[in-house]
Amino acid sequence: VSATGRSAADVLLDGETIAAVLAPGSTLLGHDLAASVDTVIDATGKYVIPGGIDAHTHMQLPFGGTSASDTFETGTRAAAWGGTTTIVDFAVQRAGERVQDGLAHWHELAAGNCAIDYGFHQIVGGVDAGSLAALPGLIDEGISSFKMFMAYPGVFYADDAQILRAMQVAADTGLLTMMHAENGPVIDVLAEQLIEKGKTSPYFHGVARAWQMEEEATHRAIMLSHLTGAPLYVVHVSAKQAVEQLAWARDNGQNVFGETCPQYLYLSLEDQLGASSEEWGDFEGAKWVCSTPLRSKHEGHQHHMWQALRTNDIQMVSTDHCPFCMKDQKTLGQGDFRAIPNGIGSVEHRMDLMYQGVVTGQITLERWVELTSTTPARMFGMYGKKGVIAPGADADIVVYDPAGHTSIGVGKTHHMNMDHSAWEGYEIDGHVDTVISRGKVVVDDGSYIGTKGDGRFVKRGLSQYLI
Ligand code: DUC
Ligand code: ZN
Ligand code: ZN
Repeated sequence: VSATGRSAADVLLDGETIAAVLAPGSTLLGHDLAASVDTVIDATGKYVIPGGIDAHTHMQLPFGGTSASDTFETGTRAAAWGGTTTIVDFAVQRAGERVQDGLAHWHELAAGNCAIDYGFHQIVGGVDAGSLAALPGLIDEGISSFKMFMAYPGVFYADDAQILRAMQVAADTGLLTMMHAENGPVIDVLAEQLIEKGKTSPYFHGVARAWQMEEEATHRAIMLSHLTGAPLYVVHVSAKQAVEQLAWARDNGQNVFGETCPQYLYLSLEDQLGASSEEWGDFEGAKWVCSTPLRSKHEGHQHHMWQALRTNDIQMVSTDHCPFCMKDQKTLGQGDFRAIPNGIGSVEHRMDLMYQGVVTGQITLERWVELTSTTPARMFGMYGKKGVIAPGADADIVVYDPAGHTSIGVGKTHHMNMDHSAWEGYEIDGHVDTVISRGKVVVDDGSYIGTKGDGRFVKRGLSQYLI
């Protein structure tokens, strides 16, 4: 299955690379194909797809006085289990720090530890003369995209003037600007006012992060993109009004793109409000505290988001994988939702959760491949090597069984380093059977058989998705 169609075929791998895609029954120099190769994987009746590419993960991200609980080792292994063969994580530069130092630190964290290939975007947490001057040099390092935050004042926040300057550099160099589009200063006031009224439980995280402030920030980013000519990629879009802004800008001919995540397709603010357990009481809802937040089902965001995947108003699906345990991590925010570390862990389940959208008729099989692999490769400058099954491409391949079944939850298919699952109880009518990463089988029928350090750094080129 590719982004454009499906056919019965044999795929011939040679070492780390795809050598040929052949019609069934083809011979190799006159010999029967199966007799000419070392290993045969019989995928009869199953889908053979390019390995998943999760272009938005945060392994080991320091956040709110703690760090995301998956290391590059545990997180990439979980990704492999779920049929993802490449991640693009975020190297972090903080205000006052050199971009080069932030990037070097992330290389140290990842090198030799990953189960699958990995690349980096650069977070610019402090836009100043030094970081602006460093941006063009990222391209030679294989980093062709950087992220800024319109949220989190005092942490990663960039104001409009800073965003303008960084976008001017992006327009000059071809770097792709990624934006966390939420109006942080307004959200922080709303959050403070809720706390003052005693509204401290996790649900109010989503109340404070109002959709109006996602729509507004998305619009502001779009206009700065228009003004500077810098293409724009808005991360983790959750509000239908933000989707409408992107659609409007695209109809005006702008190079603006949007990503959503499984949580914004399946989960809602009401799920969070209703969440309660013996162990955690209504603090149970902390499991789903992420930013942008889950949105209200009554307002129809989830329905609109699936539609946007079909109309291409949203171009791809990543996870924003940013896992935190309840114990000692999420609990930092007991009594004050502002102190709950933001993030959900999904890197293991994205391919399955999106496949369920095929089963339920939300998207086609081809669109599944496009949203989870081919477009991420094109958007972030990896296409040809990644995101496609074709001669010369890396042999990153998943054999997916539509007759199989996957039950998600702790003690079932849960390999992320978390003490809970945001996806507990989700049932998938399909199964990741075999995962091949650059020619090596790393997952075989549910067993991980790869080795730490199999994954290599992917030097990315400029986006191949832009006109
Ligand atoms: N959102 C999250 O949920 N976690 C990390 C950072 C972000 O923007
Ligand atoms: Zn973000
Ligand atoms: Zn993120």
